[in-house]
Amino acid sequence: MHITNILKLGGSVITDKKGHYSIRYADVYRIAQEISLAYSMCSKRMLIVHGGGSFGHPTVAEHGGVENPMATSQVVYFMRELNMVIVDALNAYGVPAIPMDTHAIFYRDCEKFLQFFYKPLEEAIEKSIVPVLYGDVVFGCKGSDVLSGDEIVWRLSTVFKPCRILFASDVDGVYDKHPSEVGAKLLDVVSLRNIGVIEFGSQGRTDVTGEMKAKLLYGLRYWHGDIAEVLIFNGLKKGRIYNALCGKDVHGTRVIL
Ligand code: IP8
Repeated sequence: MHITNILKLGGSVITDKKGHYSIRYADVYRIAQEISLAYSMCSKRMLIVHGGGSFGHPTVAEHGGVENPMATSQVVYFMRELNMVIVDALNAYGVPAIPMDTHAIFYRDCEKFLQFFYKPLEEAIEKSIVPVLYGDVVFGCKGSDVLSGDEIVWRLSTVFKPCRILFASDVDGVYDKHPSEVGAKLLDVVSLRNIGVIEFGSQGRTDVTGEMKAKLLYGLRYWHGDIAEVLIFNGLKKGRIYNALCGKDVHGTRVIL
């Protein structure tokens, strides 16, 4: 199935990672407005995935993982709360978005392959509904684990073949070294085959599912011939999410194989 966009809203774009359970409401509403404009102008067939931010990561860290049943329950609880805020904001601006509980449709099999039941997503997209998935707990043959929104995005792309995979981050893209270091340069293009030579440092953040490098490593694992365009850009800068969704020029890093 072909769709226009898969958009990942990084946890640091929609929440304030310095606080616990703290939402960047002004950004969430601005982003919902941009997505709404893109929905009406150019992108009816899309999937949205968001990260855990200050809802998912501190909860996982507090419990030391998600193996414990109560940890699973708490992580799912807080991620659904965050998901509802995002879906509500989209609905408020007229986007027919629906929550799509990731833990209920994804499963990690015994070979560690990420299986998922994609029919409901397909049906929703056919109806121009926008499913909103999120980084979550994933049940699996070898126990429960945290599933990053980044892995969800790349895995979805193997089935939904989007024109664009878009990662809205809180930095402009991938830098040749830690962005806070003097002389750090934004890379216009990054080749997944060369990620070994980039000094990632922490690229600004730490969280339980990894950072910029992990995002790219998933790309290497899931890359397939139908991937047309992958862009990492700053979702905190006004207008960039709309421009990216509509295929306009956006300052950021293009990812190629
Ligand atoms: O922020 C992680 O998703 P990510 C989700 O996309 C949880 O890596 C539950 C921490």
